[in-house]
Amino acid sequence: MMKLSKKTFKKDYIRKFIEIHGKELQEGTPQNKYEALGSLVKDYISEMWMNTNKNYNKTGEKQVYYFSAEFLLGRLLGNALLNLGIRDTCKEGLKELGINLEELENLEQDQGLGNGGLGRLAACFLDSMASLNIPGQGCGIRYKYGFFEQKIINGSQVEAPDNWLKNGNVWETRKPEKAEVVRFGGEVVTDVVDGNLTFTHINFEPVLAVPYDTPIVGYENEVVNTLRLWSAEPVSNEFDFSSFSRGDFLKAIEYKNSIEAISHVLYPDDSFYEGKILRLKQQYFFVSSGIQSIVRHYIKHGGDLRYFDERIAIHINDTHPTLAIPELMRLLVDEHGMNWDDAWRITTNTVSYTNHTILAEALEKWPIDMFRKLLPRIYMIVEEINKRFCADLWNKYDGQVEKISSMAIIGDGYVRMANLAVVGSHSVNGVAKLHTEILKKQEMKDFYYLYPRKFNNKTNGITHRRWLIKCNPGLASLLNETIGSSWIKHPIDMINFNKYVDNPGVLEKLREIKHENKVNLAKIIKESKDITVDPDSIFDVQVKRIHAYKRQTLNCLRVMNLYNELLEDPNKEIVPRTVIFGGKAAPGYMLAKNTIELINAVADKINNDPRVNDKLKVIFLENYRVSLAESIIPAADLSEQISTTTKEASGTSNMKFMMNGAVTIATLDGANVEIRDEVGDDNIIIFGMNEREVINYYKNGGYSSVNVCNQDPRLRRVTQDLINGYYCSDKEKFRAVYENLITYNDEFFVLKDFDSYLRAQDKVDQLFRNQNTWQKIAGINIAHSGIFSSDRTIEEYATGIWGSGFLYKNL
Ligand code: 4GP
Repeated sequence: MMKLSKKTFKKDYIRKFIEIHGKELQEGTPQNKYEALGSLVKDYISEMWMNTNKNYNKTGEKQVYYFSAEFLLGRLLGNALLNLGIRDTCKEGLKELGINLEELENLEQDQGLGNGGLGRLAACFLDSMASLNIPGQGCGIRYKYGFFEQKIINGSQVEAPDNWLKNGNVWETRKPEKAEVVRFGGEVVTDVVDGNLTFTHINFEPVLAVPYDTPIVGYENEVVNTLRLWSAEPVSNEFDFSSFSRGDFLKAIEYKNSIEAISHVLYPDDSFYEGKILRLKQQYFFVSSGIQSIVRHYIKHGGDLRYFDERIAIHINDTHPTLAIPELMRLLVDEHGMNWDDAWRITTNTVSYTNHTILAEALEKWPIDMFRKLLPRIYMIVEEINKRFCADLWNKYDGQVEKISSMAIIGDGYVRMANLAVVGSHSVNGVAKLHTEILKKQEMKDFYYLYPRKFNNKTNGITHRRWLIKCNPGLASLLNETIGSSWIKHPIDMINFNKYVDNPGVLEKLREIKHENKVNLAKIIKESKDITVDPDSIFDVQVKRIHAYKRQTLNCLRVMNLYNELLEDPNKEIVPRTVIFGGKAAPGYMLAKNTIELINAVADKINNDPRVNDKLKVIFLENYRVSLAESIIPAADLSEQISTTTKEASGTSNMKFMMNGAVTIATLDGANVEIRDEVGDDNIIIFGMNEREVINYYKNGGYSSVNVCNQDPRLRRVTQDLINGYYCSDKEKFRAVYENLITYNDEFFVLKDFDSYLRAQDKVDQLFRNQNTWQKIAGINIAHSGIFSSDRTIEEYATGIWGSGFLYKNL
C-alpha cells in the first residue's frame, strides 16, 4: 500500500497544479483541478509501473496478453485512488484546499470503449489480474470515439458521437517509439530460396500503429499492469508536405483520414460493405500490431521462439481478435523461418479463446473475396490451416461430407472466425456452466467431440473493488464492521456475513444503507428527468443493452398490465414501484430502438397520470454507462434478469446487483442458474420456461404466440394497446414491437412467459412487504456473492488455461 501523508499530498498537488496550468490553484476551473489530480496520481503510479515491468522482464514469468476489441473501463481516477489506498488522504487534503473530491471524480469522461458485457468483463479482468499479481496486459484499439452517447429526444434514441478525448486523457502515455507497421492489401510473391518456399508481401498499404499505454493499478500491492491501445496513423507525414506543395493537399488529407478511420470509432455500422471491411481492418490492425510487439519484446529480452508458448499466453476475447492465430503463424513462419508444424504447435499452445454468445448474428464470418483482398498473406495462411484441418477431418470422418463442410474454417464463400478460433487454440471456454454445456451439446457439438479436452467453463465474475467497495462504501463498511476486512483480498470470505442475516440490527443497517443509495439515485433522476420518485417504493431495475432476447418488452408489457389493473381497481393494494430501465440499442437495430420508444411512451403516460402516481412510476435513464451503473446498482431492490432461457451466455449485471443486496427475479439462464445454486430457491425468484422446454420449442418451430395471446385477456389487452393509439396518437408507432410478438411469432417467448413472470412479480410484492424477510434475503445474496468476484474467475483462467501467475502470487 502506498504511503502518503496529507501534508505531502497537498504540497504535491499544489505544485502539480502550477506546473501544468501555470496559475494559482484558486484561479483554476474544476476541469483544471481534475486534470492536476489525475496527473499527480499518474505520477504516483509511474514508479510502481516501471518496477512492475522491470520485475516481469527480470523473472521472465509467463505473460498473459488479453486481446479484446472492447475495454469498457469507465472512470479511472476513483479506482486508482482506491487501489493505491490513498483515497481518504486525498479526499481530506483536497477538502482542506476547498475542493470536493467527488466533484472532480464526476468530471472524468467514461472510457466507453465497449458496448456491453464483453467489454466490461475485459475491464474487470484487468483489475483482477493486477490485483492478483498476475502479469497480464490488455491489448485493444484506442478508438477516437467510443460507443455512441445516447440521447433520448421525444422518446426516441438519438446517437451522438462519444467524444471522450475532447478534454485530453491524463491516464494514457503515447509511445511512438514502440509503433508497429501493419500491412493491408497488395499481393504475395511466392518464391523458392534454397529449397524453401518464401512469401513476400508487396505493394501493400502500410499503416502505422502507435500504442497508448494506460496503467492498471492492482489493489494495494504496488503492481501496475498495462492496457495497450493502438491508434492508426499514416506511416509518414512527409507525404502531406510534398502533396501540399503540389497543391493536392485535399488528397493528402483524404488519405490521412482514410488511415485514421481505422481507429476512429467502435464498431462502425457493418450493415453495408464499406462498414464490414472497416471492421475487418480494425481487427487485423490491433491484432497484428499487438502480436508484432509481443514477439519483438520477447526476443529483445532474450526469449527463444521455440519456447514462446511457455512464456506467453494470448487470450482472445470472443472472435474479434481471432486473426491473432494466423498472424502469429505468419511471424513465426515467414519472418522467423520456423517450420509449419512447430509454428502451429506453438501457436495453438499459446492461444486460448472465450465464446460469449450463441446468437447467430454474433458469429463472425467474412466474405472470402473481401478477406483475401485486404489480407492476402493472412488468407493464404488461413487456407493452409483449413487444408490441413480438413485433411485430418477426412481421416477421421471419411465420407461425412456435411459434417466436414460445416466444421471447415472456409466454407459457403466465407471465412468462419469461430471455427478458426476453436481449431487454432488450446482452450475454448464458455462464460457460465449452462452456456458451456450448450456450446458442448449444441452449438459446437462437432468440435466438442473432436476436441473434448479443449472445452471448459469459466463462469464470469465482476471486480468487487469497483462494484462494491467503490460504488457502495456504506455496504463495504458494514461488512468490515461485521465480518472484518479479509473479504477485500479474499472475497469468498463474504460468506461469513451469513452469520448476521438473522441479526435485526444488521438487517436494519442494511435497509438504511439501501435507502441512502436510493435517495441518491432519486436525486439523479430528479436532476436528469425532473421526475420525483419515492425512495420507499421498490426500485425495480433492468439495465443492459436493449435486445429482443433480453426481453425489455416483457418487463414493459407487465408494467402496461399493472397500469391497467390499477386503473380498473383504484384500491388495488400494491407496494409502490419505481420501474427503472437503462441501456443502448445498436444504431441499426430497429426493433430495439422501437422498444426504447415504447418504454418512454409508457413512462410518459403513467408518470403523468395522477390516478396511479403514488403507486407506479417508470423511468428510462439516458446514456447507460459504467459511471451511471455505479449509482444505479447500489440503489436497486430488485434485479431484473429475464432473458429467454439459453440466450444470455452469463450476464454480469446479475452479479453486481446481487453483491449490492438486490433480490433477483430471473429465468434460469446464464449465470442466474449459478446464483440460484448459491443462494437457494428461497432467496431468488425464478420464473419462466426452463432450458429443456425452450430447446424443444425451438426444435419444433416455436409456439403459437397468437393462441397464447388469445387465451389471456391481459395479454390481449396489452398487445392491442401497442397498436390502438393508447400510448401514442400515431397508431403505427410500436408496430415493430407488435409484429415481432404476434406476426412473427415471438421468437423469444415473451408472451409464453408472461403469466409466470406476473406471478413472480406478485411474489416480489409479498416478500417486500415484510422488510425483515426482504433484508434477510438481501443479506444472504450479499454473503454468497463473493464467488462471483472476477478474482475467482481470473484465478481459474490463470491456473486452468494460461498456466500463469505462480511465481509472484502472494495472496
Ligand atoms: C456478453 C453476453 O451477452 C453476456 O451474457 C456475458 O455476460 C458477457 O458477454 C460477458 O461474457 N456478450 C457480448 C457480446 O457482450 O458482444 O457478444
